[in-house]
Amino acid sequence: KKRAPLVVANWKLNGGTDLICTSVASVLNKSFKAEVGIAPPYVYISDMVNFLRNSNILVGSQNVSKFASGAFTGETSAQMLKEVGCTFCLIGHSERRQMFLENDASCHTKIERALVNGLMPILCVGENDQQYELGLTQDILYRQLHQALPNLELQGKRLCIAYEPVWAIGTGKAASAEQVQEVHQYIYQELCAILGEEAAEGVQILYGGSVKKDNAAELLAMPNVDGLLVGGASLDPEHFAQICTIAN
Ligand code: G2H
Repeated sequence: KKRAPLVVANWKLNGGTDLICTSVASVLNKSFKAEVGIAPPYVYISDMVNFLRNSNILVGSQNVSKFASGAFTGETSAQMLKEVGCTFCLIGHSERRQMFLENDASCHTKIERALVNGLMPILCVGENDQQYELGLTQDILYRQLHQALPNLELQGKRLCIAYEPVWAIGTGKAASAEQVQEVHQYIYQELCAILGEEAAEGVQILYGGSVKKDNAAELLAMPNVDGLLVGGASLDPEHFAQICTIAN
């Protein structure tokens, strides 16, 4: 593996000032070999950036607008996120696809916006329970990757993919390390087809879905698992810090 693993906390619609303080305290006094990022709700980003300004912990957002500016009530642009200190943004998380009409086309636009504004996009992909049961994992990933990633200007930019099987999200039922490896290898193969081998080499592929300190090591031991996206377990600051320590 060429880079240190990337471990990202996705707080979803959770947390507040208290969690910011305890999380910051538990990551600040440790040094991790892994690259660590935290994506709190938008309103806490500035505080988080401020608390972490003397550390190398990254702060990011859970979403970004597909629009640059204008009459789009409730939206937050990539430029704004960059301005307040974000370095990455999640795009196309399954919860946004399921509940907020996110689709492959909007993901593509958001990735472009993020890249142009100097944010590293983390595109989330993955099949749902039914698709998994029907053996459609590769078909779904093929569609999600081939529609969201063509024609990107990646020269000198960073891009990540997070594979999150929907049946493993927040269920406590994580995919096995071998299952994850097989899917990540397929994702890498398709990244080569879409972006070319050289660009694909630089894309880190994270796994998300019921990651805990108990399964982090075996997942990261897989050759194509370059990092982790952690939801529920990241809301317990000590637990999250332990996962970051395991990832080295
Ligand atoms: C998947 C993951 C983080 P959890 O959504 O993005 O959440 O770890 O709670 O399954």
